[in-house]
Formats: sequence, C-alpha cells, structure tokens
Amino acid sequence: MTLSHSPTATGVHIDLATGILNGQLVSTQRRTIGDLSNVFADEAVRAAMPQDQLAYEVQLYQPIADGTAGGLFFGNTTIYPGTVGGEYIMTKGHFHALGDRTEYYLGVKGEGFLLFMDRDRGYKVEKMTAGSLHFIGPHLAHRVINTGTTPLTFLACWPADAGHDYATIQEQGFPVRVFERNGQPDIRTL
Ligand code: S6P
Ligand code: ZN
Repeated sequence: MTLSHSPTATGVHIDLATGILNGQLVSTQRRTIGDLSNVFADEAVRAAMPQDQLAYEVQLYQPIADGTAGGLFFGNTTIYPGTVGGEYIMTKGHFHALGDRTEYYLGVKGEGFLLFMDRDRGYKVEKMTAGSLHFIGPHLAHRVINTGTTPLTFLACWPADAGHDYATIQEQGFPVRVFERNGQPDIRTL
C-alpha cells in the first residue's frame, strides 16, 4: 500500500440526511417488482403490476474484494413505499451464505420493520426509524419492510465474506407477513 503522509480526501462520502453514497467504488443495484417473483403472498397481483416499477435500490461500497476474510462492506438500501396485494413492499431477505456472519443496519429516513428469523423459524420484529441501530446476530435471516408512505432508507455494514443465501427464503419464506390495514401495519403469522 502507498501511504500518504499528508491528509487526503476519503474515496467515499455519505450524505447523512439522505443516506446517499458518493464515490468511485460505489455501485448500484436495482430491484424492480419484476425481480420479486414469489416474494409477496399474492403472486398474481405482483405479476399484473408494472414489472419495471422500482421496489428498492442498494448502493454498495466495496473497497476490498468480495469474499475477503476480515473485510467489510458498507451500503445503503432505499425501499419505495407501496403495497403488493395489500402487503407492504419489502426486500427479498436472506441468510448470509457464511451463516455466522453478522451485520449492522442503521435507519436514516422513513419508517419500517426489520424482520429477523432464526433457523427454527423463530422470529422477531424491530421498528426501524431515523437513527435506530440494529444488530443482526449470527444465523439470522433479515428482511426490511417499508410500512410508511415515504421511501425508507437505511445504512448497512457487513463482512465482505458474508455472501447471500436467498434460496432458503425463496423456498420457505418468513413466518410472518406485514399487510396494510386501515393505514396501519398488521403483522400476520402464517
Ligand atoms: C447485505 C445487506 C443489504 C441487503 C439489501 C437488500 O448483507 O443485508 O445490503 O443486501 O438491504 O436486501 P436483499 O435481501 O435483497 O439482499
Ligand atoms: Zn445481510
């Protein structure tokens, strides 16, 4: 590594009001309604919606190679408000591929729920708001649900070797779903 002896600007910047990341090593992933097959209870309603409608976006800062033991990644996620068949828009959710890898989430804007599930399908829900800090422990699947009427943005920091196991969620889902009922979130066990 070439060490600079005088202070330099960092290669990345976060707007603390919006959670938006800027920098050369920042990339963006977009998930549309079309990318979310079999995520919501009412698959027919999802399939009939505009498939290019943006559901959520992720900005990733990866200053070290994917898979590096001891490395850390940083990113944000913005989930747009809305429902699919009455069910709030949410992330796909995942376990980490290396299941014991942990993560922090930090709420920046908007409101929602962070849903956790363990390997025995036990679950808990934490409220996510601006400034709420969430520790995602080992072997816990995690999904975020936008229960508000504005975009929900949170920051995340996780190990570069964590990886993602989406298949388990695709096959088995989470034990609860969150629907909008009279403008309020209604958590329904399956
Ligand atoms: C990565 C971290 C987040 C999610 C993002 C989208 O470990 O938990 O960056 O990737 O919130 O969620 P999902 O479930 O579609 O990856
Ligand atoms: Zn994760």
